[in-house]
Amino acid sequence: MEANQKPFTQRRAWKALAAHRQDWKTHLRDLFAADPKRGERMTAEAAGLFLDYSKNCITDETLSLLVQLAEESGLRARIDAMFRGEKINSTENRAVLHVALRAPRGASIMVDGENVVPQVHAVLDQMADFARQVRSGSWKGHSGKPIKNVVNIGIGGSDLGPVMAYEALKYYSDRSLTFRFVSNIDGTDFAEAVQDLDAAETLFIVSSKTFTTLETMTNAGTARDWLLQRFKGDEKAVAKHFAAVSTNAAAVAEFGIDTANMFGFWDWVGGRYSMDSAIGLAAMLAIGPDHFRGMLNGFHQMDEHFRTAPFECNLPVLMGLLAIWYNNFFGVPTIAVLPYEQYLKRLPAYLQQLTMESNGKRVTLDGAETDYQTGPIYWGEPGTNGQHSFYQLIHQGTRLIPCDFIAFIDPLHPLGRHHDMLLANVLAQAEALAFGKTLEQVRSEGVPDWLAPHKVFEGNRPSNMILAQRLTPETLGSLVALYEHCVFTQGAIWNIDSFDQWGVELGKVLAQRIIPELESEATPSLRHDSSTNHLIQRCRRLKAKTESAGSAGSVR
Ligand code: G6Q
Repeated sequence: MEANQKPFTQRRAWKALAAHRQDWKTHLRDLFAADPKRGERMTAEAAGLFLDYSKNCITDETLSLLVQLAEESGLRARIDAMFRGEKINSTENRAVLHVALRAPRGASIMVDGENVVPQVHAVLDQMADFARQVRSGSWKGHSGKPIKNVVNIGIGGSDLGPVMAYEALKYYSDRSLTFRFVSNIDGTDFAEAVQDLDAAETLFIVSSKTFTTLETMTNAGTARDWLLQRFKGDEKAVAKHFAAVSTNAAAVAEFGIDTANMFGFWDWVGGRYSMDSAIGLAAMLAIGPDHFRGMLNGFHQMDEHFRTAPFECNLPVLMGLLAIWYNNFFGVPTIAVLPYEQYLKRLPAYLQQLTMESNGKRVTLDGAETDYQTGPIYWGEPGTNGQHSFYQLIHQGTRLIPCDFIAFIDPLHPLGRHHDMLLANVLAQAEALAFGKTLEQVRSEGVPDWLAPHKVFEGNRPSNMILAQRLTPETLGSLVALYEHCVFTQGAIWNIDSFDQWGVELGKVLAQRIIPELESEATPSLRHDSSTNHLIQRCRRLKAKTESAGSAGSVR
């Protein structure tokens, strides 16, 4: 029996960690007092990122047991299998090769006997060529005007990556172009995105791996109608105002998009791992091909670190193991990601999908139900905003919430003392969480007894500090790859498939059943549960009321 086939909770290191946790009484204050070099020792650095993990509730013993758990779980073999192009996404029988998307020209990664790296670079070159035409104004719309607005239509993995990368790297973007991202089936999203745009200067990128997704195809159809309205129904306009990113050439052609303006990718790229494939086209249009390649280089540096570094100093492995330590041994269900960088405001939303769609699984690779917790809930907001809202609970609430702080040494906008204040805040938060403030300290400040307990910070609240010199395309690539491989580490140890997403299916199927029940003129015979039936009836009744009021001319 291979090591990772042994049930998780039966592994030697798991049992040792469980016993170690039982005896755990140590406060971070004591750990730091006992080891004056702890804050320098418990650090690691790679691909432009520095990780200080010293403010975690761990000792050297904890770390060595966690590394042992990774080894007993076959993490090394699983990493090698991914990089070899094996079909480790077993429930979909697919290779998992986002690492090939950033492999340098000349590298070789085989899938089914074929080196995929040349195809990757052929698409990157095609994207770069298109980006140069649009950015230089040589790509003309149907009426001969250059493109000024780019609207990406996609959802989930075909939206969250491009929008996050666009926001994160806005500093490097061409400000003469306007970018919008439409994802929601809610018509408001489309209406607001185009309300101030001239269709003659607008390019839509329909980003959909399958080109069948309800939201994306509905929004793309609405975009087509909006464009054709401007050009009085002249279908020839579509070729000049639509590009597609997809694996489904037939559906792209059927929609009316010239497949010369289609950018392909492959079934071995999962949606939430696709921001560095052609799905990143909108981001490339914004920042230009050179910066996009810089971002890919950052990803690749972190890939190489993950693939080769010993677990003890491997950033994604360390972060994955720490997440497991809290999740499985402290019963902690959540991790906050707190970037002290306004440009990273969409990073938490992006990471929500990356982490929770990947590791929100309750069945192992063998189909057995887990008897342990898997994927924690990731969430967050940029600092310092969060400090004035939910940090209260992190500091003084009853729950333990490990935090990942992310900060940069150099500001992109050096305005007065802003950046020193920002950095001081992130360092202070980590310090306050770890060391707190004792009752004695509070009393010594003359606080009356009745108020003192409210002012105590118990501390001992763990955090990671991720520092980089400056937010660049390279550091963004390294940072995203860090979390991708951190998720991989967790999934490998839990023995789950981090690359499928069956849990999104049921709701989609049920929605398809409910759409006609809401829309039909005749009263449908409903066969749901009593709550769903009642809600559908209520929606129909109130919708009809609005419609009849509208036809009577009383609606704004
Ligand atoms: C990501 C998921 C999912 C997917 C969207 C969009 O890993 O698979 O979020 O990206 O459902 O799918 P399409 O790109 O096929 O439209």
